Order: sequence, then structure tokens, then C-alpha cells
Amino acid sequence: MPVATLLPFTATPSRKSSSPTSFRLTEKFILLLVFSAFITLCFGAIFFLPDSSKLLSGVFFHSSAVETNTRKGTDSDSNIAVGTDEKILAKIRKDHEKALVEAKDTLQKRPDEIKQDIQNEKDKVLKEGLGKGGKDDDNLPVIEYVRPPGATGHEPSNPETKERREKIKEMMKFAWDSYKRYAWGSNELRPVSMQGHSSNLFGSIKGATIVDALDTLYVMQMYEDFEMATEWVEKNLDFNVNAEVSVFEVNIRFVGGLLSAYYLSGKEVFRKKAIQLGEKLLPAFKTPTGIPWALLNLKSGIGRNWPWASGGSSILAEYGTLHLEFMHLSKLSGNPAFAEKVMNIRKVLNRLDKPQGLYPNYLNPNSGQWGQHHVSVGGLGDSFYEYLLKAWLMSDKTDEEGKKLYYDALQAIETSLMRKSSGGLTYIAEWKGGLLEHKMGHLTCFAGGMIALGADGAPEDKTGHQMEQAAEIARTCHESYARTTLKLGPEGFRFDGGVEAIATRQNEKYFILRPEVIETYMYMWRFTHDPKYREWGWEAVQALEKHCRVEGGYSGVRDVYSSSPNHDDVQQSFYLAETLKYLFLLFSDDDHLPFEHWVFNTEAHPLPVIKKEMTDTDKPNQLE
Ligand code: DMJ
Repeated sequence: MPVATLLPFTATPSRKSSSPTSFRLTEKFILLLVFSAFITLCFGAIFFLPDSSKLLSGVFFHSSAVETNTRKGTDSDSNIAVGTDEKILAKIRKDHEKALVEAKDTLQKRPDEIKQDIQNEKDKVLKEGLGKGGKDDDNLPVIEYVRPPGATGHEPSNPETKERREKIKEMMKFAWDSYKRYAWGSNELRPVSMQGHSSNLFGSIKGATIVDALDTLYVMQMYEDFEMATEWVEKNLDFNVNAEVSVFEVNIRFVGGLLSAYYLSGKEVFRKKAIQLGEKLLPAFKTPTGIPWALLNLKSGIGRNWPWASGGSSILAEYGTLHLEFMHLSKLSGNPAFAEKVMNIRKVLNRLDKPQGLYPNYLNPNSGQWGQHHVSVGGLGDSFYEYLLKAWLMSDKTDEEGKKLYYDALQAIETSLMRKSSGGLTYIAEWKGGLLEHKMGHLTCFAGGMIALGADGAPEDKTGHQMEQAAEIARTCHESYARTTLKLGPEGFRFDGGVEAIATRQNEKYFILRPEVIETYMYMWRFTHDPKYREWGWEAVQALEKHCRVEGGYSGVRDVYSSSPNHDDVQQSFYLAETLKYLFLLFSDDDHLPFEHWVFNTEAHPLPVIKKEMTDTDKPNQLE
């Protein structure tokens, strides 16, 4: 059918005009009117029909959602749809009216008032971003970076020491290269099966070994590897994961590792990432007491405690091991929330009665009451005590409360838990509801280093006494190594049933490349320069090389009393962060990461002492 027959106003043969499309003026006018009505109708449909985009997408793009609805939709569904469209329409109208009123209001405002409104709105968004990890990173305060003294060291002059130190660097290189080769980007390496290993302690955050190893690479001057690790952090380290993490583990390894990397290198990316992650952890403190949950879903911000922990309790060594990192996060971000959270933990603890001055390992975050009365300076308790002392040291000895809490706690430990075996070995037992369990964990061996570090500030002339205690614990822990077949320490050792410093239970005989004994040797060496500590460290190096080094890295062993080691196939990230770093420092001069300027977090990540503002009287005479 020709188009002309459809139009009543097309040419009529009786016309004189040669052109078939010529009309009279009135005809032209009517034609114009009809056309404009037609066009208005079409555009009106597009602009005013509710949610026309959906219709268009249904027609042109055939989205699967539309198809599904069409196929499965029932009458009641379509009724709902009609109701929903009406609601949407009403909402659009309401929003438009609101916008009009606001626009009118705004027009009546003075320019400075409008400016202020914009600023308030910006501040609000910023504030809301805090705690959700959504803060605009460019809003971080500008900080003048000054590298604290002793970030790098020179080679020791003694040839043997130098050679041993080089050997430890070679071990780090092997551990790092193996991780790079077989497990790059995963949390840890499986050195026997030569593949990546993902620990669920970090949820789906990746790269635990990279972040944990950053500062060791720097300290050992492995700068190319440090750069490679930095690039990975820049491009891949992502905390926007829908996964549950251990707040403690993520704090000590990731936040601690990033902070150290920042302070050593001055690279802004580390400061930015540490703060981002710190903000992600803040929802863990949303409990009635402010004592944080052990586990946190980083996306939802929902926390909970370990199901095995006494009556839903939080763990002393977990909520008590956030202080150092959080104080630095406040310093670097300008956000006081971090410091407030950890200071509140102290407040809660200060209000509680302590059985014989001791801190039980379990505390209920809802009621603020202790759970089971189990006290330990090893697992579940250990780093809480360490952080009391280090909070004082890291504050340039201004945190007097931290100091008092530490020395009081140590006194209670000495009175109630420290014992001497009949063979003359000092050990720190565990306390369960008033009864002593004569067992010490590998983890407890860090206490030798801690006591030595605190001895200098001990009250009532106890410095000498505490140095002796520290040396005795170092000896006991060395014995726990020396009395095994592999010369590596068991996870736990006992002082009962006729044994001393020996594991008697099968599930305490394993060694997972832990650092605590070597950590104590390092502190003892620094404070005494007794060569036996370097010798003991060297014994450990030889045992590690002989029994833990495998083709694809370093592995833990399942039984240190067995002459044919069975490997557990995990190269723990703390082996690179702590064990190898402490070994390296044991064979370094004292001016490398000197204690006067640096404090190690519990994962051996060095954090600078926050120097107190010098008062006028402290300042050196300007004229001198
Ligand atoms: C590390 O992650 C830390 O040292 C922590 O405080 C205890 N356990 C491991 C190493 O053994």
C-alpha cells in the first residue's frame, strides 16, 4: 500500500499546480497542527511514562530479568508491579517537590551560607566514611616524614659475625624467593607441595607473607625485593572483602607490617593502606563494653567471638595487643578514634578485680566480666603483658599508667606463676582456677626478652633481679631446644612427672618455625653482650637449615624428638617477619634499630618511639 493513500491531505489531481505536494495555506496550517500534536504525544510518552527505561530495555535489550518476569509472572505479580509503579511515581513527584523547595531555599541564602552548607555536607560524608574504610585517602593530613635513626645498619666488623649475618640473609633470600616462585600473592607458602597456602585467619585478604616480610627485606637491604613487594601492595592489597578475619592477626601482621614499612621507607602507600585497614577494624569495638570482638566481617562490620572461648569471651592476648598499632594509626591519620578505643580497653580492665593481681585470659565483651579463670603468659595471654611495657616505652616513657600496669602484673606473675624446677630451671607455669599447671609454651619464651627489656625501668632497685630472671628464662628455653633430637623447641614443655623442659604429650611436640626463643636471645645479647646468646642463636640456625629447609622453602616439623622429621608443609609468614629478622639483628650491631628509637610490635615490626615534645628546659641551649 502506497504511503500517499494513508494521508488525507496529499495532492489532488484537480490542482493546477505542477507540484503534487502543494497545499493551500489553511491545509498547510492544519497539517502543521496535526504533526506537532503527534510529536508531542510521542515525546510525552517517553518523558512522562513511569520508568520508561525499563520498557526500553525490555524491548531493545531483552534483559534476562525482564524475560524471567514475563515468563513466570502471575496476575498478582503484575498487580504488585502496577502498585510499585504508582509508588515510584509518587516518590519521584515527592523528590521533585523537595528539590524545588530546597533550590528555593538555597537561592534565598547568602553565598557564604551556601559555602558553609557545602563544607558541612563534605564533613558529614567524611565522618560517615570513617569506620567503613570509605574515607577519602586524599584527606589524610600532610605529614613531614623524618626517618627515625637506625633504620639501616652497617656490616659488623667481626668477620665471623659478618659471615653468620650474611648466612641469615641468604636464608631470608631463599624463603622469600621460594614464596615468590610458588605462592606469590597467597598468604603463605607450602614449601613441600610448592604451592600457595591460605590461612583463614586473614579471611580473603591476600599476601600475608608479603606484608609481614616487607620490613625484614628493608632491614636486610634487599631493596629490589622490597620494591617488588611495594608494587604488589600498591596494586593488589585489598581490604574490601566480604570475609571474616581475626582482628588480632590482621592487626599485628598487616597493620603492624604496613606501619613499619612506612616508617622505614617513608612511602605514603603504606601509611594510606594501614589507615584504610585500621578503619575497617573499628566496627569490632561496637560491643557494650568496647572490648572488641575476636572475629570481624570486614564488609558487614559484624563481629563475634571464637566459639570455643569461655562463654563467648574475648581473649586477653587479642584485645590487649592492639595498643601500639592503634596509637600510631591515630598519629598518622589525625583521627583520635583509634587511640580512644585502646585506651578504653584499659579503662574496662582497671575497673575489674584481678584474682591475685592476675589477668584471666577470658573477658566477656557484653557483661564486662571475666570468663574462666585461666591465666597464662603463653598462648591467650602473652602479648597483653608485652604491650603494657611497650606502650610505656613507645610513648617515650610518658605513659605512666602503662608502666605501672606492667610492673604490677609482672610482680603478680613472679609471685603466683614463676617457679624453679628441682633441676634449677626457672619457668612460668599456667594457672587454672587457682591450680598451677607446670607447663610452659614455646610462646611463653618471649617473656625472657620482655623482662630484660623492662628491667632497666623496674621499680625498687629490681633491675638486677629482673635481668637474672630474664637470663634464667632464656636458659630454660634454650634447654627446651637442647633436650630434643632435632635441637628445635617443642610447642609446649613440662616440669612434672619426672621431666624438665620436655614435651610429654604428642600434641605438644611440633615446631612451627616460631620466633620467641630467638627473640629472647636477641634481647639478652643486646643487654649483656654475653657471647652465649649468639652461640645459641647459631645452634638454631644450623637446626633450621638441617631439618626445616626443604626444596621449596622452610617448613615446620611435627615432632622434634623424632630423628626423621615429618614436615607440616607450611612456611609461616612470621618466619620471615620475626624469626629471620631477630636472627639477623642478633648478629648485627646495636645501632641497627636501637631500642632508644624503636619498639617491636609482637610480630617484630619495628615502630618508632613517639618522642615527647621537648619542653624549653629540655631543649639544648641554642647558643651552644
Ligand atoms: C606471632 O604471630 C606473634 O609473635 C604472636 O604474638 C604470637 N605468635 C606468633 C609467632 O609464634
